[in-house]
Amino acid sequence: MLQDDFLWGGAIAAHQVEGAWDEDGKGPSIADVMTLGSVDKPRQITDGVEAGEYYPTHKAIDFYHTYRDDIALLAQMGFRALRTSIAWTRLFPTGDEAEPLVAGVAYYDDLFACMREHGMEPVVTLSHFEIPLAIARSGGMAVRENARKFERFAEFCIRRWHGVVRYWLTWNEINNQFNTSNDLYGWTNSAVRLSAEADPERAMYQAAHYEFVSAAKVTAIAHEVDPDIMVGCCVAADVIYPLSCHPEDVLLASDALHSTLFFTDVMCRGEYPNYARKLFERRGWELDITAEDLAALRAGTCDYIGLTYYMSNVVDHSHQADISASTSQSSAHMVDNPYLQKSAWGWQIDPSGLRYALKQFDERYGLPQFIVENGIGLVEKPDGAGRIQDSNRVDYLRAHIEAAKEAVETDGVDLMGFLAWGCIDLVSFTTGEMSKRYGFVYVDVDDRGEGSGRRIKKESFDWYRGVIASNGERL
Ligand code: P53
Repeated sequence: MLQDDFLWGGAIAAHQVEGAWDEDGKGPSIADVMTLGSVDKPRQITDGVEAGEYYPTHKAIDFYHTYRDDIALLAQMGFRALRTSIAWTRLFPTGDEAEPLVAGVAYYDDLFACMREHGMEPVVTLSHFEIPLAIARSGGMAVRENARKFERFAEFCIRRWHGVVRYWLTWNEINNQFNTSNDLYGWTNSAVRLSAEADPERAMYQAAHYEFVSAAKVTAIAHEVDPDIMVGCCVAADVIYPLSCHPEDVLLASDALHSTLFFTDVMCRGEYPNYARKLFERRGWELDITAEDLAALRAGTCDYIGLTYYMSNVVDHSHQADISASTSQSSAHMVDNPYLQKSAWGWQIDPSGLRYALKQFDERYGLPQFIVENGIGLVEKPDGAGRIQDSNRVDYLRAHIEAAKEAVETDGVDLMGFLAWGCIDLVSFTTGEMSKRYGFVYVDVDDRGEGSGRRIKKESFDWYRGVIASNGERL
């Protein structure tokens, strides 16, 4: 049985839904200069907003104007929580103004009030791939002063929405940037083009360090404001298996898991693990990590682990591939799992992997956990009768919720809630497509932003309502 106050709901992110990218004084963010891609065509990052390029976030699903209706619709499923992010540049257009924009503050005031009117707990990410472009231009999070700007922004948010927002997440999927093989992840996590760095890996660790420190400081500030506020870290918990029992595969998988565990180790324990210290030594890196930073890390460990989960991966020590165009693989040793099916975007479907991830975190840290994203991207369009029959989505979510329940009931995992990613169709992060759909609600907008914008409930809508009403018993 799941706890009575289990936080059922969905998750979205500002840049993937709001649109209105330059309205009411909003400044450009790093997401606003990412073009449309596809499964085999990576999104490009342009130097600024260039004429003739198409940028999917500029319109997205126009949530900035439709949020009241959209939230009322999602409320019909009985959502107890809705996760979204605050677009930093809607408040502070270059990330460093002394005062926030009145219109931006009013928008989030009303957005959170609207959630509360519908009985939803807002779960708010402070940075979901939305760093101000101006900050990218001054070195992104590889520059200490820029991380300080994030702290000031975050402190403003936590104070402003005190009493309204109890659950916060600092950096969305902070561990994606561990994949330094292409520019997408360093850009979206840290506003740094890693390929332009002399040593991309070093730059990644330095940026991650400043982010760790800023997250810890923000967590400590939140607790000063109100000890009841809960601030989580957020990691993509894509688990990694060895292809075989060959000892080299097993060791490789154990090392490859550092792509997640390095980040949770620092944020949950408040100190650098031995393997990281050794790595820095071996590479001869003198990272800017001060004694004061280390004290801040210890004083601001996260209250819970916010994990996103989509897939598992497999590594084979004898395999070496070019992954620079892959949106699903983060290591050159990754190969297909012969036992699993993949989504149309190559993401391997593995409900047991979710239980594995939850167990692993619980055994390692013993902290509460919150599944803040899970779901499957599908190609969909209404049938002749105008219905969207998404039984594949129901199958995917059912199996993952079952695995999560097993982790609670058998393994004793302390699970706070389950949020379905993209509960209303939105712009895909990795490809920028609208046609990679995740929602219980269909949005009539195509990859080029054309369409009526009409919202249609899919078949999964009623199913999920039943799941929530029965607290996960009726699957
Ligand atoms: P899309 C993998 C790689 C990159 C981002 O992704 C990811 C993941 C999943 O672990 O993260 C999240 O839209 C992200 C969301 C994103 C969602 O996965 O490419 O937090 O912003 O939309 C799904 O299918």
